[in-house]
Amino acid sequence: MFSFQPNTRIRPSPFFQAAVADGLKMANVYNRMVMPTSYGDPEGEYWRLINGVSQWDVGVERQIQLKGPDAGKLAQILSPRDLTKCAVGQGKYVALCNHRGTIINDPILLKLADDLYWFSIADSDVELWAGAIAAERGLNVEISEPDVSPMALQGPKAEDVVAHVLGDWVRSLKYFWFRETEIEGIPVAVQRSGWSKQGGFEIYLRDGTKGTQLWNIFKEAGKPWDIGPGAPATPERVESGLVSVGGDTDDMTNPFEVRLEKYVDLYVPDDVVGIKALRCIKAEGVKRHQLGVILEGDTPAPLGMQREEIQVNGKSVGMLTNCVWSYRMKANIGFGLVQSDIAAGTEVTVSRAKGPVSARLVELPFL
Ligand code: THG
Repeated sequence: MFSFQPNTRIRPSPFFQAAVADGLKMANVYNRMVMPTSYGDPEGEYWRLINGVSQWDVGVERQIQLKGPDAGKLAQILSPRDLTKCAVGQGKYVALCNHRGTIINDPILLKLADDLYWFSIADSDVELWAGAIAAERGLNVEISEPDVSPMALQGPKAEDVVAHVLGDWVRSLKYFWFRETEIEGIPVAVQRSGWSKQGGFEIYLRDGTKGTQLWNIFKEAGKPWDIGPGAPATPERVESGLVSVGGDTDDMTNPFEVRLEKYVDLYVPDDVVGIKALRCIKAEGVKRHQLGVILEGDTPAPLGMQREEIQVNGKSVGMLTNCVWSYRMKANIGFGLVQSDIAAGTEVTVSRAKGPVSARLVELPFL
């Protein structure tokens, strides 16, 4: 039995009660909200994501809404990615950077109308950031957090479940595109997205009083496909090479270092926050890069609270930013953020709490 003392600082999502009813056993804090992480069977939850369909309370992916005549202008000022071709109904993955070119968040941007955008954010206070920049630039735009909470259906059978609830049109939704609709009168936006590489959808609930109802609609509809509750699965996202900003990045990490270069357009206008720094970083040469690390050993040995040093010939060359047991590779794997001159194929040593462990650097993704 999991219990949580609600308070005004750490908010549960509208799906929290349903998650608890479904046997939630572990949770974390993300965006100052409760993020469910496990229902007591991490390996079973992993294989359900790989082979079936998993239902996630990801209400911690808060939405920051930009509304008004300058909404599009502000979205572009905050995003070092060309948004001029972003259509209404389309989403884009963006690496928000500060003025030094350091990544501070990596949201999905949803364009709902020419004057209405949502940043679906990772774990940092984008509302404060967006509000400050809008005011400093004198923009005519209102920034708020709307009543919107994502729930994810992930896995190879997610499409069948979502099509069963909403109709076959969802099968032709392109990656990150979305449509606004209703499910039994509940207002939602439905997007092909989610923090796994197993395919799936996110249902953005637009009425926080209907969380349990929406959760149970999908729980019922998914029974023929053996749906079950789950959460963003660290083994899967590491195998798949998805970056966790704040976990795999530090206060110096730029997008080039963590394989996000394809989401940066250096030609965007000079008023885009961080773009001048990003051009300099690129011109001077990127000093670190992110590689996969495969550690020796045949028992799970996750990373604790600290990142661990990666060494070559006794010299530090970077850090291990996560480590998890891969059920498919049958090894402990993680991401290394290492000097650019240390290439894939290099044999390294990871300085771990219980002593040094041999490891090999490889290109990402692992799978
Ligand atoms: N869904 C929604 N909001 C979110 C997340 C999400 N906000 C926080 C967090 N996740 C943002 N981070 C990511 C990171 C990676 C991806 C999505 C959100 C992702 N990346 C693919 C990749 O890297 O291969 C594809 C990117 C692309 O091709 O454009 O999917 O999950 N609502």
